[in-house]
Amino acid sequence: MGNLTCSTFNASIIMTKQIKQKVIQLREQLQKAGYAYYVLDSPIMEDGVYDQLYRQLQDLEEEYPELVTPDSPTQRVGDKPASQFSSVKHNIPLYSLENAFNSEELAKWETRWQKQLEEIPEKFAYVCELKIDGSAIALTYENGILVRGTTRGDGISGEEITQNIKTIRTIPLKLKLDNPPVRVEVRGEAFLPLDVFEKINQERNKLGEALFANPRNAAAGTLRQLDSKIVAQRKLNFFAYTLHIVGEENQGAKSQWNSLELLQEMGFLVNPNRKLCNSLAEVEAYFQKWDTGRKTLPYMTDGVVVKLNDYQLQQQLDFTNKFPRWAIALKYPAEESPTVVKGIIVNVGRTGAVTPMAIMQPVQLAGTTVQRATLHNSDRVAELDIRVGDTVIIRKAGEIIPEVVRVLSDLRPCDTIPYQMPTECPECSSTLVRPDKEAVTRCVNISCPAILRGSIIHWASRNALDIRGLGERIATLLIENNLVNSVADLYSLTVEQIASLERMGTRSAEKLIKAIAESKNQSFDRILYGLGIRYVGSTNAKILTKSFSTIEALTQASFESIETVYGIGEEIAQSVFEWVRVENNKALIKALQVAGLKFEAEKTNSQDNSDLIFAGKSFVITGALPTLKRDEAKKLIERAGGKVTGSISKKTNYLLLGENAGSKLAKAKKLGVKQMSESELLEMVK
Ligand code: 1X8
Repeated sequence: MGNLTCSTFNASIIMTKQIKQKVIQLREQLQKAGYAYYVLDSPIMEDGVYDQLYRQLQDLEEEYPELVTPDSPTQRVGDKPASQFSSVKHNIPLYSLENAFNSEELAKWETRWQKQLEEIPEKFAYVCELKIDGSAIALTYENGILVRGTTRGDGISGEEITQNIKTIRTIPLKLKLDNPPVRVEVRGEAFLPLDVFEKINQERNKLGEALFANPRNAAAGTLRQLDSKIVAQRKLNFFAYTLHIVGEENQGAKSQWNSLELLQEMGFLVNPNRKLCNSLAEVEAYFQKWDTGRKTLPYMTDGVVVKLNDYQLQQQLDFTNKFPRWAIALKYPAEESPTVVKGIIVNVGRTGAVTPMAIMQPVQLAGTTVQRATLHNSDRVAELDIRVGDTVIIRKAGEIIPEVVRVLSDLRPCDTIPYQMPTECPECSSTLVRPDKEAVTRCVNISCPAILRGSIIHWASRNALDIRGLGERIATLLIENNLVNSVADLYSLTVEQIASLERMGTRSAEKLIKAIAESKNQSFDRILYGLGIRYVGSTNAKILTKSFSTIEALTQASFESIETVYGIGEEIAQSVFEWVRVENNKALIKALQVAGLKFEAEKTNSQDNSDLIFAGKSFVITGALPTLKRDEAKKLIERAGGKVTGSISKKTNYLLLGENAGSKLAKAKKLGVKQMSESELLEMVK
């Protein structure tokens, strides 16, 4: 661009204007070409030409950084990985859908929504759409420009992943609208095409990393990658299905069908396989048709979403505290497939539980290649009488590992022999035990390498300490080479030690050491989850660390005080209470603390809460509420930052009032406590 340098001030302004125009023109050309290629699937430009124009734009933007705009095609990949994602509250909650598994349940839903109305409408229509097995995301556009993308999270708040979302080529960075509204919210499903999913898993397998169980997990995991360059390589895609034009009563559209058309006009990819139906019979015909049709689609679907088309009806029906009343997901049954058993092995998990598994001839199931299926336990093995050589039916339901449903005994070859569960641990040879009343067989040798390996893999897993590169292969090598005896030992490993392992170089060793060091900054709830205490999953770990902000507080807590934490039951409390009292576990905590891990919750909770509408407010509930159960109302209030207590005092801020209220109402009146109805509550927490 040297020839654009000008000697006079005026000339330079003119020149800048020309450059600006060139930049705008390049952007428009690239945007159109990208739209034609990715959304319409009908390219209008040679790849080489696209690349050339892209580079021209990149060069100009580099030279004139003031001309960069957030909707420029060059802004799809960020240059720096994020250090973490921040949590944001959704402007409109992202509800999940109620499920129906058969025609009866679907018909019941129709009766239910009709009963809810004072008058059944004479005419109404349903929109049927395919239910995509991906990860729901919410997009916010301000004045037509994509400003934010968030994960669904718990439906109330999610994680801000704008940079990752921008890598999805079918998501417009700028809406194709002449006069874009001030704010538009678009929801839809981010998903991984099946071929991309298979490729990712093949690569992970090569690297010895844990495989993704299904495309949904892979999509969700990809969206939460901190490095948007990796996200860009993963080739996520997106179908838009919900449109809210904020500030307009009818959301700028009259119906769901209309919204889908508008979304398409705005530049989104909308699933073409939608249908407007006038009766449940038509809905069922659509469902049947796609039961076979979906098997040839390049992405995974798990049902049909049925929505009442008319927005006025939707508004009248509104939401329960969990679902919209005007929509339902009609699910396809879990997929089953026959295959042949090649071998039966037992797997020793991190708790010492021994799980028999069938190794099978690889088979396609629900879009993924499956070659292992769980046989659960020895009782199940005996019940099935499964043998090597048998033809079996395997099933995959949701996230669960595939399981063997039944043996096709007619197809059994004549030379098979019954399978015997081993009596010794395949990893450490100690005698396996099976307590009388339990179904599970266990290895109870606390130094069994399989248990240690399982604990390390769990510790390093995504929702725990998230140590990338530390999977089954490396964990096995570390143990075989006597480099670790507990997860705490990971923190004293050196680059040399790791580099000396099979198939590891200095570069990958350095990377792993860095990942291990970075994991020291992970939050207390992740650490607590990583410890692998029975019943303490991610959610329970979060709940516990909210009430007990340090490990000392948790260690000193009485059984009763753990049990009374909202969301924690007796079994969980018992398990935690016992775990922190075991000497070995105390030593492990100590060693991890010495290594630099912080068993302490960051004090952001109260700050987070202060944004919430009922922060610091206390409620009493009385009488029968028209639609909500008490604990549902309580949950809503607590989610909005409020507290629910049993009796009215001067400190009570609101009385949530149902029908047939008694003495509490009188007392509230006397103390001047404000009253609130259920519908007011629902409106406020919306
Ligand atoms: C979830 C999904 C919806 C649709 C498709 N796939 C999904 N996974 C759709 O409406 N076309 S709606 C939805 C939800 O509301 N939770």
